[in-house]
Amino acid sequence: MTSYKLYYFEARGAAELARLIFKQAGVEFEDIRYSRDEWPHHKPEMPIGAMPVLEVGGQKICQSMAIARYLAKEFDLFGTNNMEELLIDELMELFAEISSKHATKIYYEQDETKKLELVKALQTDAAPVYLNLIEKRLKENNGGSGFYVGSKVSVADLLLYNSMFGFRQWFGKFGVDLFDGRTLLEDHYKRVETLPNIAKWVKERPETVM
Ligand SMILES: N[C@@H](CCC(=O)N[C@@H](CS)C(=O)NCC(=O)O)C(=O)O
Repeated sequence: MTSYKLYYFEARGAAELARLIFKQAGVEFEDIRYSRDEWPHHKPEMPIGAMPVLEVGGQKICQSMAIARYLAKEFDLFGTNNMEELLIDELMELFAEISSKHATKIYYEQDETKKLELVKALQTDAAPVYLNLIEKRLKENNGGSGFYVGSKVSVADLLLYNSMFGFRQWFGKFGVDLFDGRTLLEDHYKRVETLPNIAKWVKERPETVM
């Protein structure tokens, strides 16, 4: 049987999507979490000195989205045809873009006033553009009453759920909810949250700020 090790910090962060995939699939993995103090010692052991890293078949692989795609394909959570896979890829790239263009800037901004301005700007300008499209996609599949693509859960659903959870926790501190009033996304969130394996994991996983 293949054995998996997932290396990351004591956080959900960029590793949580992989964890959710393992949990939804019911596949065992070693959830290795390094503290900030331990990290400098382990950094040289990682392919590019960053995490998350997945160790599979004795090989260490980096890049969170590549890891998520690989695991989703291994565990039948990556759609059932090329068009579904395209829509999943589109969603993954949308969130990668939100992260690289917006979230990273907000994260590294040290000035709290400027940080709040960036969060508000994201809320009013950029987020609606992304979220309008995501809601449209959801609606195009069975009126938005089911999963993101096709008729069964995929990595897209886990990504959407995980992103809503993370942004709500993070921006809640600023009184900002990017998803306010988006009932389709809200209902979808509840559907994923109540998947038995996901509900169990969310209840038992370590509580972290990110
Ligand atoms: N594009 C990479 C980003 C990897 C990355 O920057 N990881 C951060 C944590 S989210 C890290 O390891 N930082 C510590 C360091 O670079 O020393 C991915 O998605 O996996």
